[in-house]
Amino acid sequence: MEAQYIRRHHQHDLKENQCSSSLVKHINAPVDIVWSLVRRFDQPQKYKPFISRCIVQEGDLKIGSLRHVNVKSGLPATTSTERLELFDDEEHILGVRIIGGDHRLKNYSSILTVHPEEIDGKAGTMVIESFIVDVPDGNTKDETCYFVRALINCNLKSLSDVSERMVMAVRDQAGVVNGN
Ligand code: A8S
Repeated sequence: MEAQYIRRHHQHDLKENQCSSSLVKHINAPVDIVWSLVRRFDQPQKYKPFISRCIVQEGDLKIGSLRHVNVKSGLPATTSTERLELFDDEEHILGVRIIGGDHRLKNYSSILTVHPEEIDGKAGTMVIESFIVDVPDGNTKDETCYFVRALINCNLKSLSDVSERMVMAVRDQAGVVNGN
């Protein structure tokens, strides 16, 4: 399934000075909960641990919407300007392109897809995120890939933690914890 989804949704047109990779994360939460976080292009800080602030000018989310993101200190970056490229609420696809900002990731583009799957007999989710980016002057492809993969890994780990916490909150409210 994973390979099929990647073939279908995660194709990037790789040029000589670019690197590209994909990451997969399995989350113990239903697809609706995970997608409810991912789809908020205007609120990436809800799960992305390195983002301190995000501003979107226009109200509704549509292809072409821009967000201005501030990054927490300690990273080789302060701001990023990002454009919504793909948004499919039915198929659960989000595509984002970085078009500016104070950082080293030029021509960065990412696709994130969210798929239902069964984990230990329960409703779970498989998240696939892929990216393509220019290799900056003075860096190798491997270094660039390693850096970006580390950041995405943190984002996906946090997406998993926040989603699983949301599931527990819903369960507690429903009284499932007490066996009701
Ligand atoms: C994302 C993915 C990435 C974000 C990177 C890779 C970034 O926000 C951070 C550090 C940088 O050096 C570049 O989906 C940039 O958020 C945390 C500012 C773009």
